[in-house]
Amino acid sequence: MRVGIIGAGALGTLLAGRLGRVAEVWVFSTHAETIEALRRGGAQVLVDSEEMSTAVQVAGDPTRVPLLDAALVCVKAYETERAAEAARRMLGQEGLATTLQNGLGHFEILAQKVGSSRAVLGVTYLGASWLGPGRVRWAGTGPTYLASRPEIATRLEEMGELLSRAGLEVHLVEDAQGLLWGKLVVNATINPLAALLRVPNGALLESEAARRLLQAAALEAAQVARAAGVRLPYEDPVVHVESVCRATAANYASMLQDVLQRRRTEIQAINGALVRAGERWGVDTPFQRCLLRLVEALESSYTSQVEA
Ligand code: KPL
Repeated sequence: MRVGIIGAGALGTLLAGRLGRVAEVWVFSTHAETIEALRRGGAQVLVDSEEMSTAVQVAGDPTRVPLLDAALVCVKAYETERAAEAARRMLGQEGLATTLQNGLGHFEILAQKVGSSRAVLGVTYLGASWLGPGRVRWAGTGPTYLASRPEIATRLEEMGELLSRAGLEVHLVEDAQGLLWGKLVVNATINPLAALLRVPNGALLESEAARRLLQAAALEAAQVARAAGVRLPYEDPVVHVESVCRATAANYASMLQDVLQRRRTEIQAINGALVRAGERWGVDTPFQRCLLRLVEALESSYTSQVEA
C-alpha cells in the first residue's frame, strides 16, 4: 500500500516513522528544512529513550508523488485548504484521504477538494511531541478512530490494518460527529490550558487550581456539543478529559508546542469554532471565549514577551 502523509509536524512525522516500517510512505511537506531532514535521516521517532529512524520518500511537489492509495492529512488547521488540494493531486481514483486534524470544518474542506466519496473523517488521540525537523517523541498511545461507511468499508479496513501493524490502536466507527466533538471538547480544554500554563498534559491534574480550570472548560464545551444535538462518546466530559491527560501525561499539547515555537496556534479552529457553535445554538460560553482571547493575545505578544 502506498500512503501519503501530508504535513510533517509532530503527528505527521510520528505517522511517517511508524507507517514507513509497513508500507511505502511518501511525506509531502512544503518546509525545506523538514524535507532536507527527512531525506537525510528519515523519520526519527523517540520512544522512551530508544530512537528509531525509518527511511521514507519525501516530496515538496505533489506532481513528484506516484498515485497514492491513501493520504493522511496532518497539517495545522489553517493549512487545510492547501493540504486538501495536494491530496486531490496525489490520490489515486480509489484512494482515500483522511483528516486527522484538530478542530471543526476540515472534513468538509477535504470532501470539497477530493470528492465526498474519497474523504474520511479521522480522530486521533496520539500524543506526539515535536523535537525538530524529522524528529518526534511518541508521547501518548491514545486510540485513533476512522469513520467508516459501507461504500469505503473494505478500503478503510485495509488502512486500519496497516495502522495496527504500525503499532497504533485503531477503531473503525460509524458515529463520526460524536467522535469529532468528543475530541473537540478535549482539545478545547487541554490545549489552551497547557499553552497558557506552559505545562505538559499530566500537570493539568496536579493542582486543584488547574483542575478547576479544566472542569470549567470541559463542562462548557460539552454543553455546546449537547445543544448542537451531538451525542458525545463518553458520559462525563471531565472524567474523559482527565483520562486523556493521564494517557498523554508527558506530552506537550500541540498548542503548547506552537506557543513555545512562537508559531500561529489552532485556537480559531478549536476554541473559536466552539464559541461560534455556542452562538449558533444559543449557549453562552464565557469561559471558552476567555480562553480564546487569552491565546489570541499570547500569540500577538510573541515579540514583546520578556524572559526570566
Ligand atoms: O490532540 C492533542 C493535542 O495536543 O493537540 C491531545 C490529545 C491533547 C494530546 O496532547
